[in-house]
Amino acid sequence: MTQLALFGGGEDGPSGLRYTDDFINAAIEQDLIDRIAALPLQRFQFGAFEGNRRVASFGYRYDYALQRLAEAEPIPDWVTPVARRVEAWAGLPEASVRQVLCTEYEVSVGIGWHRDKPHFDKVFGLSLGSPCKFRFRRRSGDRWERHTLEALPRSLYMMDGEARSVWEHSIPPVEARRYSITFRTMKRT
Ligand SMILES: O=C(O)CCC(=O)C(=O)O
Repeated sequence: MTQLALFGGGEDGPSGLRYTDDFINAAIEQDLIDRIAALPLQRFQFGAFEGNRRVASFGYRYDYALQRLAEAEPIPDWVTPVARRVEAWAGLPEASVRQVLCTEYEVSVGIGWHRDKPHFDKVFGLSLGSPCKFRFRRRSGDRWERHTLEALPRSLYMMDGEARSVWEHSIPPVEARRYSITFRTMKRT
């Protein structure tokens, strides 16, 4: 099992990025894929624009038109055991994960450069079905400093610290259908 914790930043990649292979086994992975594929997934809406990835939000969703969080359907029972496992892996209290996003990336679909909304604190991503290049960049004077994480199916990454708040991330178009489950904790207000 590959475990990676990048605390130093710089050449080694973003500080606050943590990654592990084989977070779940193949049987659980297939069950999660089947569950996500059966959801009423909708193309990602941001204001007047639509992304090609298809998503379902639980707990909260970000309303781009109103620029605020809105309540969403409760986190489904089939996700809860995985959320508990994520919390245990990160050393967080139970029920810290309050937002879950299920995403489907068809072949040739990716996600552009962004940082997650500031309402959320730690962000975790479980990769399902196929690998992706999970890219990071941050400004360094007049150039971009870059880092790429090869996120394998069944792996989990965590973005905290600078990986979360300073670096942007993106995924180039995937070569095979990929699903992901994003788990987010909330910023304390
Ligand atoms: O699919 C993933 O692992 C990343 C998803 C993501 O960055 C997002 O929805 O903001």
